[in-house]
Amino acid sequence: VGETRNMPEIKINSPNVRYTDNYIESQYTYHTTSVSKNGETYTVTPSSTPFTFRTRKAVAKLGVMLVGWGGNNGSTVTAAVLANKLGLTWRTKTRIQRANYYGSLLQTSTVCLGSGPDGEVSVPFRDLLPMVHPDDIVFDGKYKQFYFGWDISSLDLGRAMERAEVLDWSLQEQLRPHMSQMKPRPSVYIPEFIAANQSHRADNLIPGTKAEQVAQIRKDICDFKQKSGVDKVIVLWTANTERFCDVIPGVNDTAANLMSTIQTGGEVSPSTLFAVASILQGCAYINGSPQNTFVPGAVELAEQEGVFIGGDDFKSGQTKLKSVLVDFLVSAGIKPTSIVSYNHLGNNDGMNLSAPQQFRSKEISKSNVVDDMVRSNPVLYSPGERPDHCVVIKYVPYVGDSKRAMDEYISEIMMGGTNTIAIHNTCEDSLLASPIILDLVILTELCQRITFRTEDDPNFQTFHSVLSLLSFLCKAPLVPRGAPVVNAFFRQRACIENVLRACLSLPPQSHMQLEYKMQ
Ligand code: NAI
Ligand code: DG6
Repeated sequence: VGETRNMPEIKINSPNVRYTDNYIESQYTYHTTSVSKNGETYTVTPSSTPFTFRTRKAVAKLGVMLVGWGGNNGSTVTAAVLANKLGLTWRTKTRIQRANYYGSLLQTSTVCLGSGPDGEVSVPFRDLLPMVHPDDIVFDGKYKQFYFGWDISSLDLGRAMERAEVLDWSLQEQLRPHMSQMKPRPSVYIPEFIAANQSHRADNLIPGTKAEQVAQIRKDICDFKQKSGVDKVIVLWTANTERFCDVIPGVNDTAANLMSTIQTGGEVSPSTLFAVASILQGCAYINGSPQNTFVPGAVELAEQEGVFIGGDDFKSGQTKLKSVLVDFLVSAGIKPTSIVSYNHLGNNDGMNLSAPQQFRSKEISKSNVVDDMVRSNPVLYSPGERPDHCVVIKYVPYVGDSKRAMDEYISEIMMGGTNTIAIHNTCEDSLLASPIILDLVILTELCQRITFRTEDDPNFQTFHSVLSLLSFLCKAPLVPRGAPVVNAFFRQRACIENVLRACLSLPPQSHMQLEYKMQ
């Protein structure tokens, strides 16, 4: 048992919450406003909608299958879960280190429950509602040759961990006997989608047509489910960044066209083949990379099948900070006018991104992150005005997974003044991405157990198939058609916190603290 595992029970003392054998049921009033503008007058109309939220208490035995399992993220997250599960400690050059889940929103950040006799009481996010613990994600099974995901590279996970050069050697030595028994399943390799410099890895492939490959992936999911005895499987892409797929009418623009193109051959990427296979198996699918896996046909298929999809691109480091910093500047009334984000890294991801088409996918996903914050402030920005925003990524093998990110933010301050902020960040990329992978799958599993209805609905419904609640964890959040994209860090976090609070009939966290502001 890892050091972070101790789970207090939270009981809500309110007539609006009912605990049954199977569910937590809460009555919740959703307050919102609509705004209209007539000339120079804004009319703001508050409204209240009563909701019933129902959360199934039984946490699933969760199986996760990673695409790109043998990569830096895949091997690191596997090693981290195993190390936590086994309660491992190891010697670094400065101290005895213990396995932990630092960087996980759900495991190691906290939410405030309210005031107690000794001040505010905070608990880990994961204690708000019943959730899968990462240590319990099914992972090493009862049989020796355990398959947990796919990779075009056949290296076993022990050697993949060594190739990644992320974890301390003395930890690797403890993990190797376990990890070397894990071998990735063969995967789909279509050379034109990833950089040519990746071809040397591709020795573990599913042969056949696209339709045969989808059929094989579906079989793999069934096989995993059956052999491991899990209740649910979630599939997550943490494989190489692909080039963007051309969205072509008649080819991949509708679910029917996409399915027929898979039969006949045409513009469908490996990641979309995985998404289609997962959706058809009823398994949620999450895209941790920037490419447009979710072409319109894939989104429609998920909607038709009522399966969750989420993405795109883990928001782990430089972009996460950007979504804090620009939020801070714009909401403080300061005007960012130039943002230059440079980084260099030397891992296989960096090598793949050194190819122009794959870099372009990442550039797009990293560039749109300030849009909502800029749009939110018409005092600072006129319509259509945006800061200059430049993203540079360079491949420097020597630094390995230890990415160097340098950012310069120039902003206009009062009376023509200029505020320049320069940031330098060095950090192991995969150690930032791994806890995000765990948060994504655990939050998705929780969402699969939450249903809700308004007074007008006879039936409970689930969240929309496009699971925008995952936005906090993604650089380019996927949202239902027509829904606003939110990139601002604290708004995204508040959304998750307040939805979870609604499931317990708790009001949104307002931070007003009126009780301390009275005479
Ligand atoms: P990596 O290059 O170490 O791992 C990717 C793995 O995917 C490799 O083992 C490769 O053999 C495999 N692969 C490639 N195509 C495949 C396919 N069609 N099917 C199965 N396996 C395939 O990269 P890393 O560092 O693990 O990153 C993975 C992805 O996550 C990249 O797209 C990266 O851009 C993205 N990402 C990483 C973040 C981080 O902080 N580490 C943050 C945001 C996104
Ligand atoms: C270089 O930018 C490689 C990328 O894969 C990033 O490391 C990854 O997307 C994380 O990006 P960020 O901007 O969240 O640090």
